[in-house]
Amino acid sequence: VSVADLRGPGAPAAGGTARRHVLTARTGTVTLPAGRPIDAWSYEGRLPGPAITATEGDLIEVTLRNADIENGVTLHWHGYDVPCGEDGAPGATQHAVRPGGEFVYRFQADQVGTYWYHTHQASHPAVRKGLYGTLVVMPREERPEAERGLDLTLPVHTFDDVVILGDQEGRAVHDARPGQPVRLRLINTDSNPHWFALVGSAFRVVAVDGRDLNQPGEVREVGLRLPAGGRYDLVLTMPDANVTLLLDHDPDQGILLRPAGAGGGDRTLPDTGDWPELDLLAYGEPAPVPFDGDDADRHFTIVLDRALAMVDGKPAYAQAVDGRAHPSVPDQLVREGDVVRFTVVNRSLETHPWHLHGHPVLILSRDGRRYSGSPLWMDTFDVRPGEVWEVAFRADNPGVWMNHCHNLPHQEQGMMLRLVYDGVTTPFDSTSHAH
Ligand SMILES: [Cu+2]
Repeated sequence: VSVADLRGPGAPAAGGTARRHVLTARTGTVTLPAGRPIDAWSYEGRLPGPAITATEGDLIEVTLRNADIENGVTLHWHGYDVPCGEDGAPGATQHAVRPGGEFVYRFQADQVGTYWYHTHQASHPAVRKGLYGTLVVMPREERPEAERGLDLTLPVHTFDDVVILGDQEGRAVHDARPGQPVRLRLINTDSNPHWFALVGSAFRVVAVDGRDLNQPGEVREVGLRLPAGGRYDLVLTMPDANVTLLLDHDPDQGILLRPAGAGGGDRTLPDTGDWPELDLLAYGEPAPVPFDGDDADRHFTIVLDRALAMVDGKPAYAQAVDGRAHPSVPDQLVREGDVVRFTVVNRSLETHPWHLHGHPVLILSRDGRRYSGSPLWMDTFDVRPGEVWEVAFRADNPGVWMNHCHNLPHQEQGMMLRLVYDGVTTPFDSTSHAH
């Protein structure tokens, strides 16, 4: 089977609708709502790109066009387990779309939750310059608007000297009725972790990387460290006083939720830098999982470190996997149906947000300590210096999949390899993954 033939369906599921978009990638100045100009690469001249939303069972069809991004562009659906030919990985699942070219992506919206999209071609610096947007899929069962409450999708992104949350720099203000449910969908589109803290209300982390947690408990005065590429969905009930979401402990960044009708005098914000970090490996309640990660069919150890290795045909002090740099890291070979286990060892002094395409992984343990909370499925997990993570997944989505560090400069410097299913081939030359 060729990945070129592993494509999405042409029609939505029964009762669903087709959601069609055209995204044209281009260079050019984009002006933020408060008036600041950004020298950007963007989809449709917007930062972030157009929000893609759907209801479970819909068909998402996106026509990507490239106006003038010289190195080419793609669309990768981060965390969405699309058929491999829709994954947008140049050199593995397609050729990058060159200026004047086009590629049509189609997939069914069968995962509910918070995701995002970005180019995967020369993704450093192309994502940093603005080629990203959000993808949110709602459950099919319709709830009345009042019951849904306020639902905000908040990607954080850093341009050279400006940080935006949603589409604004600084601190945005939103009104909410006391008693109204509020959902905050936090998305880290940068290459380094961000900290979030919520002041003025208890809350629950109801989903991580788009997947619901089992019985997440109410917490307050905890710090949330969101890995590069990762997503947390927070839910709270609006109190009758201000609630502030702080970004990176900075009182001038984040959002202010104001009780509707109230004047909303600003309270003095505490120093949230001292708050303990919420440990997701011990959060929520255990539940059965669909396979035994200790009884895996394949087991790969992935050692991350700096090393002298060839990058783009030149010797470099690379970001290496097992002492080698992409494309010289050997492929990981699996069979459909395998339970696959990764041991990810970080021997370096930097954090590596590990991201496997096409499959969420179940976290088994970190530094030998097994998870004790809700089953935790992630598509991007931060392996900090010195840490060892054990994760597992079911190989149930045939293809040729990129498996890499989502600190995009690290990826560019070699920290990437491929997971290849037995019997699947790619006609797309990996040397086309040009920088
Ligand atoms: Cu890294």
